[in-house]
Amino acid sequence: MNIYQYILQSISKREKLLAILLDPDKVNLDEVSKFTQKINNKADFIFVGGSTVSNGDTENLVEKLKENTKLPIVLFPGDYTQITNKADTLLFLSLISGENPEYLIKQQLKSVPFLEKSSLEIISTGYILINGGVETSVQKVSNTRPIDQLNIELISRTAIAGMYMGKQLIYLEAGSGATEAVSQIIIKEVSKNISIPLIVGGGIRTRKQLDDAFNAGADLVVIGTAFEENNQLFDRF
Ligand code: 1GP
Repeated sequence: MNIYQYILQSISKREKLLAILLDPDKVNLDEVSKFTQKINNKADFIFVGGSTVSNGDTENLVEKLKENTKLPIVLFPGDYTQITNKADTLLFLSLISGENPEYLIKQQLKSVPFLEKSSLEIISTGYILINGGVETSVQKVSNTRPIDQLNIELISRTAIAGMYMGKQLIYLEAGSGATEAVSQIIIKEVSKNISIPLIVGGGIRTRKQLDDAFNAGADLVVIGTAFEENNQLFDRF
């Protein structure tokens, strides 16, 4: 079964999913075996990606992860150079909340010669950047403006437009290190209006925030910074 089918199946069984996001720029390869033990029984996927990653670092991290975990490795790349065949799946992102052609279509074009020859599962993902209370790296790097959390109408329309464009997933992103995670009202509204899986990430640090996102309608939640800062996070969860 591929990852997308697994997500759909989990939704039909009313099971919620958790992904841990690892940024190849920040992970110490010598610590991988230690912290994967913490993730193995808690998360469903490991996402790998970052806004700015040096060449080769993603592949090295994915290789190391593969030696230490059976969890599926999903690429969540900040740009096309982070794509590697060593992973299982690629979130083929298009930043549909922004008006920067580089992240709407140009990065995607650059990835095609590689993807034509790769065996990665590709999941078309509408990526929507929402104001997380601070200027996040994704905002800086993509040079796009996040949508205000109060503009629920625009967020919802953007998600619906993404679905109509044929995206297989919608990803509501408050940005890594956000001080304000995507609100429950937004998650509720978007999940009510789309019939494709919904991912939520950015600024989620506690069990309560995780449950709130799930209860509001997120199918899959992504946690990065909170785990990076404290590998024992799940001991308390
Ligand atoms: C994934 O960017 C997020 O969508 C991760 O955000 O690092 O704040 O958990 P955090």
